[in-house]
Amino acid sequence: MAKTLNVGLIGYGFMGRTHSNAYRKVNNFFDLEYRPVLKTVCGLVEEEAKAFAEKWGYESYGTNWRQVIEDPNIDLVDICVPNNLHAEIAIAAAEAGKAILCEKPLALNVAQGKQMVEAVEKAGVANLVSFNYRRVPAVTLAKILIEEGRLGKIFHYRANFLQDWTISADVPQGGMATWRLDVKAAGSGVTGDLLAHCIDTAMWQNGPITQVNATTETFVKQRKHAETGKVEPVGIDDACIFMCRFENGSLGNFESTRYARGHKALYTFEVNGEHASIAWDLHDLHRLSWFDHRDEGKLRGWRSIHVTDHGGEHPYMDKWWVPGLQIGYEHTFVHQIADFLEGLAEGETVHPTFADALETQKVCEAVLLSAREGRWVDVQSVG
Ligand code: SOE
Repeated sequence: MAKTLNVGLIGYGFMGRTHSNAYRKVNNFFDLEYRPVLKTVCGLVEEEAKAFAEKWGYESYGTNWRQVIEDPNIDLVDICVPNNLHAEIAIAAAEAGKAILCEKPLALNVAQGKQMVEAVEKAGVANLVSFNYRRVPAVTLAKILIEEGRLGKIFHYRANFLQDWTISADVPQGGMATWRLDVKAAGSGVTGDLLAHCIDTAMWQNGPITQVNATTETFVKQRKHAETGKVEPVGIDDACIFMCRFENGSLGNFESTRYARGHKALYTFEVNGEHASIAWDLHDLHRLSWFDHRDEGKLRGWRSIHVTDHGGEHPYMDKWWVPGLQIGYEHTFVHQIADFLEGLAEGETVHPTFADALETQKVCEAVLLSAREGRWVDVQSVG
């Protein structure tokens, strides 16, 4: 009989749906000691919280997140609200002894992130940040190949995250649907929202980033605020490009924008090593491209690995269908919950923890500082 783990979800937007879906599916595919129980969902509008609870099978709903934290029946607090609320909720949850899953980025800034890390470490509670792309099987495989030393010395790490949904000046800022454009709610634009994913994956695969040099642009300078109706200055970065140095001596090149017409969520990375290179593309997420210079000359070329095999060769895939049949975006969240529940059962730390996400937050802050001041910034000097 599985042990129950009572979940209190705070925030019922897009991420609330991805997490709820994962809780519902995880035990169907993974053999785990814990079974999540969808106890309560909490959000801004009572009617919407009620409808969400009915649709996803939560036992209750509410509008006051403090009640979720104070409820002794809740074991795991899942934070899926805008970034400006992460710190307050996570610190209260830690003090109440709850395990915490928090959406990315960790916080608005490094100062807040540090307080969150201190709180979870002081309370000794399990904590995980939802950088879900780490758990795409092809991305995990890339990490394994790098770690095994198959690429040799790494020279370059290149990543992009391109979207095009804010090109129109009529898109508002603020409010439930467009809080990502409001600097007060989001902290930053593409740097915290999109590049944070790329940075998390890059540092996981290729080690710490030590120095950055960035430039940002805000193409639409003012937008109507969805809540006040007033036209207000835009405080977020619409686009960000940065170069960096990794501790292992390799160079990095990162770009993100919401103004790349034609691209909805094109996250790509490429790693070039002395012997081999790998490349990955979110739009073809089950494939990993591999080039090995050591291959016989006649046959040398990029190969496309369909990351769907069983027998432990391809991460996570044993848990799903049969070899050759692929999975997608939603499954990254199932993997995240499966790993977290397994860690809870074994008493083991699952990554990225708040402390790991703080390192990503430092890179984001260094990037924004570099863009403002037009100079190289040492990542560990920020905050
Ligand atoms: C923004 O559009 C967004 O939803 C991000 O907030 C997510 O983290 C990213 O995975 C997809 O794009």
